[in-house]
Amino acid sequence: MLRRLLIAFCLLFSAATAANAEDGYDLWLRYKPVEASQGADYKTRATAIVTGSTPTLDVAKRELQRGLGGLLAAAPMTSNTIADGAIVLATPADSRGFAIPVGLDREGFVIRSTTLDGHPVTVIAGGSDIGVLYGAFRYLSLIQTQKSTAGLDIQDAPKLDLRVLDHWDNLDGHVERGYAGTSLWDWWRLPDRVDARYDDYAAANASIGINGAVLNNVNAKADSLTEPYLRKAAAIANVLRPYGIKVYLSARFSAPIDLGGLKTADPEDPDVAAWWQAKADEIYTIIPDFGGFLVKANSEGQPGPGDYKRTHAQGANMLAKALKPHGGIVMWRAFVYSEHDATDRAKQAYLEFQPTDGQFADNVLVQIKNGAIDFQPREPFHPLFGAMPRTQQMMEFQITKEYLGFSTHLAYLAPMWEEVLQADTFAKGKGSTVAKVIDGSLDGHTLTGMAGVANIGDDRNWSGSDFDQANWYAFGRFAWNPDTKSAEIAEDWTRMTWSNDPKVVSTIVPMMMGSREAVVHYMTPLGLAHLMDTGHHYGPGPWVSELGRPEWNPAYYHKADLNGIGFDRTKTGSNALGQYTPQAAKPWLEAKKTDERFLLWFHHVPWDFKMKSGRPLWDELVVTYSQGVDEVSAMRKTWATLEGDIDSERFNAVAANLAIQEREAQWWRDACLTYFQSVSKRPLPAGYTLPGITVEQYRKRVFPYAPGRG
Ligand code: GCW
Repeated sequence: MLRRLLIAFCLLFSAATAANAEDGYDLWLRYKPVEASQGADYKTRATAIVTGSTPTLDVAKRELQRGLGGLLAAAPMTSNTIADGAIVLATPADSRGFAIPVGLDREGFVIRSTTLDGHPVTVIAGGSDIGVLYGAFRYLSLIQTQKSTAGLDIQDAPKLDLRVLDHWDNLDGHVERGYAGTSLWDWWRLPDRVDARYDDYAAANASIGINGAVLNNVNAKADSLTEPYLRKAAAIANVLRPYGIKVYLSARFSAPIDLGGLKTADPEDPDVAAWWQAKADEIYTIIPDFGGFLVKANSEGQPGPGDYKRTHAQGANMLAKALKPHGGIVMWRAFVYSEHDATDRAKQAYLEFQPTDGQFADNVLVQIKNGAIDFQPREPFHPLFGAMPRTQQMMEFQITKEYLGFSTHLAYLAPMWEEVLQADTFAKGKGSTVAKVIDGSLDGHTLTGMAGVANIGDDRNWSGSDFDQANWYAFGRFAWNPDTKSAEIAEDWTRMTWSNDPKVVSTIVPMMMGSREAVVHYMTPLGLAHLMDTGHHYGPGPWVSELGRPEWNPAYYHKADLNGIGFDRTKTGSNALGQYTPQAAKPWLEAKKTDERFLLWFHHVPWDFKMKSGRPLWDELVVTYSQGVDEVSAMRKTWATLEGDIDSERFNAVAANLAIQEREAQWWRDACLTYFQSVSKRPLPAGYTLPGITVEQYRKRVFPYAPGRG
């Protein structure tokens, strides 16, 4: 709503463009006027919108009017008659004489420049009205990125079925690992008060093809499943529905005990199954198109089937059976590890899940994080991908930057996701990429999906920073097509979010593309992982080694001592490498041959291990940490060159964040090197210094109010 008012306001005063205050609320849907010359050209192909009416077509029509109204400074009228230059929205139910390709996916679309009733028109046809909505957003993005809308012949459809945001939002408004304010969901005042912002949330998601939202944290309270809360969720579902977005809930496995008063939540107990069946039936009377459940079971203290010596498959299938008659699905997470298991944490999920391949019901997907530990700045792909050919596996990425500098560090995550999606599992020979595992093509699965842990809160700019919006956007693009290129996404997003000015585009895109690697360099270079301070995960804590659960200590992951550093995951160590196919594991088997970006993930090597640069490892570590800081300084300088080219409010916000990032990158480098030097006892290479702060002094820095705590 507010966005619409704002746009109308901007149109009125369109003389002022770059100088206009912008606060990031409009995301990549800013619809700023295109240059006059180009605008005239687009206008001839957008004279009127011809369409029928369903709630979703109404949204498509409204978005086109709003978008074109902003971009072309004049909104086309809606009409029932086809005339020259009309944009015709067609569905199988109302095709307006356009031959919709046979077999077009329900969510797919065609955008074609053609002739209808003797008039040159642009048809946006969908396999259903939701396909039309996606097509309408695609059409707008062409103008937003200054592509031609002449001679169009585009056909597209999502490659994955479930394209879902997981909100780790608690019922009290706190967002676990959230760095963008508090929850968008105003549980207290719902369902009576439905924030107008939910419409804008839905539009942004639909514009990138997201079609599902899990509303509550995977560390779930059973309360979400009570009737009052189901009614609140239903109010949100009502807003999201026309945008093609379904609502899902995280289900607490012990709910039959917590809510139903049963003595057990054993999935094989008939009373338990009956309780869930009744609950599912109730949910569907309240939310008729409810998507299903997301479950975190037997992980980090959450209840699960393991409490009754049952497998994950038994637990998942019991829930799946209750949802099945209603068309619901279960996303069952594979993020498990146990303090009582001395096995390398990186191995535990595979050990628990792989043997159950083929046992999951056909409306269950096993949701696997991209790496085997936990959303680190760099991890090799999770060995479960491709290792359960008879199980539907979906990807879980973390959009919120728990481990990459919260919302104050600039880190464009798409290159990281692309790295994982394009990694080759060799499960069925060369070319068995993770993307092919999750899009179902490798093993012939029909139900597919990708989840992203949302970075959205009630901050005015939604994501806590302007650049974090890019990660939300990129997630949608990958969920639509996991083979998309991160550089292409960065360019589209930059054009839509910042400007089409060639200087702006050619400055921002390379900055984004290098940003995640910079974070790796100043936080966890050369295959290191999980050096973040405990609990809040803010800042460095490589010295932490005293916590009860071994795998909660950074020292567990780096294993640095006088002799060397790194986690031996070869045969001489945990042999986590043995969980990959031999071809996938091969490049990582020998330290000398291992891609140095993964060296210390797989190998424990001496400090004087000779690196490809010729330097000993210790020196390389110092150089790489320092490089990370230099890269942030360079980003800061690069950003400064854009002053005056973009609106000052967002310019200043980014500049302020980059200053924080530079300071914290320096802290990361200094603290980690100070600690590692206290262990390695080696001198710094010539030309490098440390500030003289002791490990004890670093250790004393505490952050009781760091945001996003678990
Ligand atoms: O990354 C870790 C987080 C926890 C989170 C957990 C998970 C929701 O530190 O806050 O809990 O992963 O993915 O379940």
